[in-house]
Amino acid sequence: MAQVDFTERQLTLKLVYYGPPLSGKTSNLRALHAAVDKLNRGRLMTLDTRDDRTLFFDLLPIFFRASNFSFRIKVYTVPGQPVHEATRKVVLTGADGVVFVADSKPDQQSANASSWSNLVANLSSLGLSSLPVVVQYNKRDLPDAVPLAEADRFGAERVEEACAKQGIGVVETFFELIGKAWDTLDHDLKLVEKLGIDSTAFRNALAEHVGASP
Ligand SMILES: Nc1nc2c(ncn2[C@@H]2O[C@H](COP(=O)(O)OP(=O)(O)OP(=O)(O)O)[C@@H](O)[C@H]2O)c(=O)[nH]1
Ligand SMILES: [Mg+2]
Repeated sequence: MAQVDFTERQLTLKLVYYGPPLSGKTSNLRALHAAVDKLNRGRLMTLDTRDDRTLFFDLLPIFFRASNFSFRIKVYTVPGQPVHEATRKVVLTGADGVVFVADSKPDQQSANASSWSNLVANLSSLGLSSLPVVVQYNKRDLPDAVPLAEADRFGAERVEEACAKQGIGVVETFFELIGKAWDTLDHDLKLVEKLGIDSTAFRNALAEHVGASP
């Protein structure tokens, strides 16, 4: 659940990119980092082994002001390899929303399914079953990418398509999740009513600072 500091007028949101090994979670974060104005982002923290596998997690802090309020969005990725199960659970704790990055490679469809079951189980054990989740199919550039009509949609009405390596579809996915996370928080915490934060001002301020070409 988001942290609200009433004295400092500060709201911190936590978003998590989840998914099977090598689906492109870190690539999403790198592209998002490139799309945020320099003054509105912190350092992109990544911890990889030499072959680019996330060892612990990645973190991108985004910050901006709107309605006389300070907003901080902490965007995390989990490591996809099964061995890092304990880390995934720690990173997921306190999340306000999840992007599930599925791999479009045909041979990764069962890896997608196991990662999804793992996500559902972890959300349930953390009491987060009603958390907003956005499903993204990454690597749409692959010539043999699985057709979306045949792909598992993991219960999502709408599926985002991306080529994270080329930065395509990354900002759109992020905004889709932010929109859902904001609506859920507003419903739970009555942000508009109690804090006087204007939902449109929040979205406009964020759109102003995220999405600039790298
Ligand atoms: N063709 C293609 N390759 C991609 C795309 N996005 C990422 N990749 C490649 O997929 C590999 C894994 O990308 P990462 O972003 O490190 O994947 P990850 O999900 O963070 O992996 P783990 O941290 O091990 O779970 C890299 O070689 C990327 O270059 C894409 O859109 N298209
Ligand atoms: Mg990674």
